[in-house]
Amino acid sequence: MADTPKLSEVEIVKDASNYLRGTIVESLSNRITGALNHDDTHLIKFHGSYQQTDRDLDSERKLQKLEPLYSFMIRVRVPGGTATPAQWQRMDDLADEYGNGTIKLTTRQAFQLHGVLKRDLQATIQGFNEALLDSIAGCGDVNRNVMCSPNPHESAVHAEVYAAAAAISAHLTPRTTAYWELWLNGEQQSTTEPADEEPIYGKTYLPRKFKIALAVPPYNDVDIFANDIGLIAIAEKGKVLGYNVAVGGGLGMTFGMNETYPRLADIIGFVPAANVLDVCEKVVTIQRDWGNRENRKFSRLKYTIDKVGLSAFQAELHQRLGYDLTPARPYHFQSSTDAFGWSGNPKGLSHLTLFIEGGRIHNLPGYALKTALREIAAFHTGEFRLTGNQNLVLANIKSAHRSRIQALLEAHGAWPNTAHQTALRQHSLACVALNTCSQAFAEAERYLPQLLDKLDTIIRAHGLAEAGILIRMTGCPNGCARPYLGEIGLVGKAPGRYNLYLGADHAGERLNKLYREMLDEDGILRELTPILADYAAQRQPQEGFGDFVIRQGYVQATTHGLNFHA
Ligand code: SRM
Ligand code: SF4
Repeated sequence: MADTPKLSEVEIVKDASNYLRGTIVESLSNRITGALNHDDTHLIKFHGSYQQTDRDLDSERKLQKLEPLYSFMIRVRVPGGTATPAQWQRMDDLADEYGNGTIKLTTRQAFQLHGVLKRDLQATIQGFNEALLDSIAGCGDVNRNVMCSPNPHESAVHAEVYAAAAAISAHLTPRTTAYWELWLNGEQQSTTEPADEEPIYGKTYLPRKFKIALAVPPYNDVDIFANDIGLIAIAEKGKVLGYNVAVGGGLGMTFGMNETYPRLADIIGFVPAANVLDVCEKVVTIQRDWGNRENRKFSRLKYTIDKVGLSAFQAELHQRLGYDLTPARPYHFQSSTDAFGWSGNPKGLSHLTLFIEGGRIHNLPGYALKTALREIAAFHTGEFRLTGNQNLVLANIKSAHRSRIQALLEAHGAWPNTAHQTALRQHSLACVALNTCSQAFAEAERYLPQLLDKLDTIIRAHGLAEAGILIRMTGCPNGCARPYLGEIGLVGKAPGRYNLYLGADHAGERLNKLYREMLDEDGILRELTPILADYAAQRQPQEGFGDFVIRQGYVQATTHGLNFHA
C-alpha cells in the first residue's frame, strides 16, 4: 500500500482552525507575551498580518534575556491599487497611532503598516474597516491583492479592467466570518453574505499563496508574468474584448535547491471578458485539488503545472470550464515601468505620478512626503493609486487643484523629487528586508539608496543618466521586489553580500540569469562598471541594458524558469 503523504504543519493547522479562528482570541488576550500561540502565527496571515520581531534588537534583547520585541506587520488589500483620499488619511492616522509612523506601498499595490503591537491589532483593523478597507487575505494561502495597471491614460479601458480586478478580488475573498468576529466584534461591512463554508477554497484553503494581475498593453506595469494568473487585456475601439490568460508565474526560490526556480507564466489562450471570473475560479480550484500540500517549497501553481505538464493542465481547465480557451490574441508590451510627472486624459482631469523610493511614505529632513500627501488628501477629489512599482499616482486631479497640489509638494520638498535623479534610481525597486522581515539575509530597502548614490556616479560618468535600467534588490531569494525581472537583479545571500543577476528585458517578459555570486559593495561596483561602460559605448539605438548584456555574451538568455539555473 502506498504511504499516505505527510501533510505540512500549516495544512494541519488550517484543518483544525475552524475556518481560520484557531486560538487567536486566547493569543490576543494573553498579556504575558507580545507573541501569539505558535499555530496562530500561521492563521493570522490569512487575516493580513505577520508576527515579526525587530531584528536590529534581537541579539541585544537575547543578551538581556528579554523576549524578542514582537510586533505585527499588517497588509491592507487595495484591489487595483485604488484608494480614496479618506482611505489614505486613515492609513496615515493608523501608521502614527499604532504603527511605526510610516506607510509602505508594496510591490503588489497594497498598503503595509509595520510595528503594530499585539494589543493594538484589533483597533488597527477596526480603523481600516471604518474607512472601508480590510486586511483579510492580505497574506495566507488564498488569492492575494489583485493587481491591475494603474495607468490613468487609458481611462475607458482602464475602468473596465479595474472593474474586472475588483470583481475577481471579491469573488475570491474568503467567506469565513472569522475576520469579522475576531477583529470587528461580529460587525460586517462586506457586501457578500458571509458563511462558514468556503465554496471555492474548502476548509484547508489553497496549498500556498495565489496571485492574480491584469495588465493593459502596452504597459506591463504590474509584471503579470510573475503571477499565478496573469491577464492581458485585449481591447478594440476603447472596449475590452477579453483577456489572454497566462498561468504559472512565481518568483520565489531557495538558494542551493535548483529544483526551486523563478518562473514566468505561460500564455494558454484567450477568454472573453464575460468569462474571466470563471477562468480564474477554475484555475484556483485545480491548484486547490492538485497543488502540493506536503512540502511548501513546491506548493505554488508553477510547480503543479511543471509536474503534470502544461497541456494536461490546460485539458483539465477546459474540462472544468466546459469550454475551451481560444488562441491567444496579438498584444505588445513595451515596458514594465511607471511614467513620472504630470499627464492628462480627455476628461480634462490630470494625474501626477510620484517616484517613492522603496515605496516608503515617511518624513525625512527636507522631504516631508507624508505630511504633503496627508494635506493633499484633505481636499483632493480623485484617487490615490498605488502602482506595482511601489510608486504613487495622484489620479484625476481637478484642474482647480493642480497648482495647489504642486505647490504643496514643492513646499514640503516632495516634488519634483525626480529632477536630480538618474533614471536608474527611478527604475529601482527594493523589498522591505531588514529590520522587519524574518527571511532577510541582507539589507534591501535601507541599503539600495546608498548603493545607487555610488552607481549614479558611474552612470553619469558614462552619459547614462537617462537610461532607465531596471534595478531590483531583495534581501533574500523569495523575490518580493521581483529581482529576477530586473535588468540588474541583486539578491541578498549574507549580510552585505549579494548575488548579481543580469539580462531580464524591459517589459517583464524574460527572466535574468546569475552572473556573479556573493559580491560585497566593492564587488558589485567592480563588476558593473565595465559592463555599463561597454553599454554606453556599444549599445544600439533603443537597446535595453538587459538585451545588451545578452547580445554581448555576458549572460545567456533565460527562456523558461526551467533553464533559469542552467
Ligand atoms: Fe513577499 C514573504 C514582503 C511581494 C514572494 N514577503 C514575504 C514576507 C511576508 C516575509 C515572511 O514570509 O516572513 C515579507 C514581509 C516583509 C515585511 O517586513 O514587510 C514579504 N512581499 C513583500 C512586500 C511587502 C515587498 C515590498 O517591499 O513591497 C510585497 C507585498 C506584496 C503585497 O502587497 O501582497 C511582496 N512577495 C512579493 C512578490 C512580488 C509580487 O507578488 O509581484 C513576490 C514574488 C512573486 C511570487 O509570489 O512568487 C513575493 N514573499 C514572496 C515569497 C516567496 C514565495 C514562493 O513561492 O516561494 C515569500 C516567502 C513565502 O511565501 O514563504 C514572501
Ligand atoms: Fe523579506 Fe526576502 Fe521578501 Fe525581501 S525578498 S521582503 S527579504 S522575504
